[in-house]
Amino acid sequence: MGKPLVGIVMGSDSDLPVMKDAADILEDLGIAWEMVISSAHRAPEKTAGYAKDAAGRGLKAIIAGAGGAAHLPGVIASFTALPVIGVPIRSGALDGVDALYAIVQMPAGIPVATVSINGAKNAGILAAQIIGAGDHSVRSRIEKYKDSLAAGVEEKDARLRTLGAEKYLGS
Ligand code: RP5
Repeated sequence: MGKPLVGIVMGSDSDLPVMKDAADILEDLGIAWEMVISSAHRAPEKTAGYAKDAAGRGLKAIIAGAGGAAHLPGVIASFTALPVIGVPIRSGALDGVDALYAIVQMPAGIPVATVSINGAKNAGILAAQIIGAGDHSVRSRIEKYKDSLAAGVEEKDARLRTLGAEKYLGS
């Protein structure tokens, strides 16, 4: 699919089942991506190097997912001028709220666009929308995707009207 435009970074392989959703939707939208495991705490130098090199290698956005004390997206954002989208991963005792707060509460000057807990699919769509702002063909693929969402709602609505609630739920 050509040179990756989106970097998908995660703190551990245990984040992969969630972060794969970002890759899948980017694939559907025809945008090339790369995946990396790095860690703000366990591999800080690797993380810094990846973030510093990302723009020069042609990436347009970075999606970073981490759980717990989730500093990965913020640390990446501190080393690059690319837009960074953070995915709080549900893990451990606090069910992802720890990661959500860690990612969303960035200090002024270093933004991270934070999606919902385990919201890697939306992170992929948002990365595509960032690229689509300057690329008509990507933007039109996103418009088609949104049309398909609206069509899905229409289909369900028509089915509900035809069947009624009882039969809809039983079908
Ligand atoms: C974070 O700690 C990772 O992003 C992961 O969500 C969490 C647990 O990591 P593992 O102990 O599974 O490697 O840094």
